[in-house]
Amino acid sequence: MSDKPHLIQVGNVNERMTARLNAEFVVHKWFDVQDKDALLAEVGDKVIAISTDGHWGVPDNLFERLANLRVVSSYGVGYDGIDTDAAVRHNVLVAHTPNVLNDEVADTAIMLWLAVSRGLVRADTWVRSGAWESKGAFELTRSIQKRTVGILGMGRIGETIAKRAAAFDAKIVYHSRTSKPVPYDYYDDLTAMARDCDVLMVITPGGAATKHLVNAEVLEALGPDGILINVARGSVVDEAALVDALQSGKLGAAGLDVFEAEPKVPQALKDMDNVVLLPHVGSATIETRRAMGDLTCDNLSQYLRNGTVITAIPECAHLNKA
Ligand code: NAP
Ligand code: 8YV
Repeated sequence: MSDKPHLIQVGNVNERMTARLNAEFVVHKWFDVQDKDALLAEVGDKVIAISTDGHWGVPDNLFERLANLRVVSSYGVGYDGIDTDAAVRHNVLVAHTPNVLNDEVADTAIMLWLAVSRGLVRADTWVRSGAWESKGAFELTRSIQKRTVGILGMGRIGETIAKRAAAFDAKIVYHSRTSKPVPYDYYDDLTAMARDCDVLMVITPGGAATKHLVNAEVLEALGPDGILINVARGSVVDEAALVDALQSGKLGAAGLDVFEAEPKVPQALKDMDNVVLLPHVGSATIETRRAMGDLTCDNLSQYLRNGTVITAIPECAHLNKA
């Protein structure tokens, strides 16, 4: 019988993570377990850790059902899928993977902005469909030079997006609940900022506090030539209002990596050619996912060594003590 501590693995992990988790823990793949009650009755009191991701969080009341759970390590920076009140109530330290994905997600935001403004997907279709030969030159598109770019959420990724947008001679402005020590104009009112913007980049956390922050009023303020880019969470944008604004021409165009009920995407969005849609791939490169996986495992390894993690979520900072 192994004397290693037990870990419940929620969701899939890459091979590199599998090797590391198996070296340090007895791993139970939660979604492969047929009789979950039987597993918990047999080894539940030995489980001290969960590895998960931003999508699955901590499911099935596991905070309540695992008496000796001490640490949750999540693969991703957003943790809106994890009940942080329950974690704190049960003295469980939660770790996530900030910073290692800033560049990738910022690149994705800029890629969407370019793709939307320059009609990348439609232009590609123009070539492949033979329209270039049969109908001639593709339509003129809109430049991304010298635009006013509003960033909703001037955090780690928001600041990284701002640096990239500056390379296109953008005027950068931002909104968050508090102003930050950055060289950009702060708006305490999101609608007022949207009114002054050509592009609104959404990069706040998800969850109740930001639900439908981007509503019909904000979209209308952005206007018929305005572009919405969402690489945050689908919940931050009122999707029904977005569809309505795009259909009615109150909003110009959108680039979306995230959706309210992903992987389900409203047919109305799929039918529009003024939107570019991505399947939540903001951080999804081999290099960045490897870095995220390494940090997910490093957090667990450090916990085994001294009872702390490298990157605790702020809500659990008080638990991150040796
Ligand atoms: P961060 O450093 O914590 O920044 C979050 C920013 O949002 C802060 O400026 C914060 O400022 C602001 N904010 C929070 N609540 C707000 C509210 N109610 N109203 C207005 N602003 C608010 O987080 P990050 O590392 O940049 O990551 C941001 C989010 O991006 C993640 O939580 C995740 O959901 C998303 N994400 C998506 C992908 C993807 O694949 N598409 C990948 C990575 C991350 P204040 O606290 O002052 O308001
Ligand atoms: C990941 C993300 O796709 O980090 C986040 O918050 O949304 C993405 O990087 C996701 O967490 C993987 O589960």
